[in-house]
Amino acid sequence: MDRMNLNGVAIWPGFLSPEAQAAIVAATRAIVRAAPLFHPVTPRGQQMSVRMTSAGAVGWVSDRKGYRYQPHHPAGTGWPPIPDCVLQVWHAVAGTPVAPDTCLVNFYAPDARMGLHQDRDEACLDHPVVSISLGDAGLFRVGGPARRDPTRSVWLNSGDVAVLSGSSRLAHHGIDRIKPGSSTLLDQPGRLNLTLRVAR
Ligand code: MD3
Ligand code: FE
Repeated sequence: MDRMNLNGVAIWPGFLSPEAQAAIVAATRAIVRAAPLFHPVTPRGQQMSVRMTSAGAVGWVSDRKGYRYQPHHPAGTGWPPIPDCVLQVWHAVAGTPVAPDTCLVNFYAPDARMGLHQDRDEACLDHPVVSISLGDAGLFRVGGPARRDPTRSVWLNSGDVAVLSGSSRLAHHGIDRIKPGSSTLLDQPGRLNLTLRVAR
């Protein structure tokens, strides 16, 4: 299928071949070995259902002190580098010569979700965000810059790539649910999402 547009979000269904998806899963396993997945806690003390980790010079963390990018994992170790096969996806679709300095890895078990939110922890919001979906499908919802703006939903499937730029960069978005059993890519049920960003 050709590029779709959902409230200004560009989505390429099936952008990644099965071989490219397998290579990114293997590279993500190496990231998770170096920087284990953890459940972030919101500033209000709620544990998020999604487990996360990062690669790159900085990584996204959340705890009682707030949301931020920092140069080390909560355990105190540095983040591993962003794998080349993941950087290649950015350079193919981001439309900017600037390289990302962080790759957030989100793992959704079948019962995990992510509430509607904006991404605004990055220092400059002019850069795009590139999102890679792997494993079980996730029901993605996107609205507008105001929380009450109407939303539209689409299933993001394994191998889909989305680019958030321009007016969509401040759109509210979230993942309502996962469809377990919709992919055999991972060796467990669930969904993996990688987002590449310029955070600093
Ligand atoms: C629209 N992740 O990590 S990726 C996140 O599938 C996040 O794990 C979701 O939202 C996931 O912050 C959605 C698609 C996405 C990412 C960033 C966006 C959509 C976006 C930024 C602005 C607008
Ligand atoms: Fe987000």
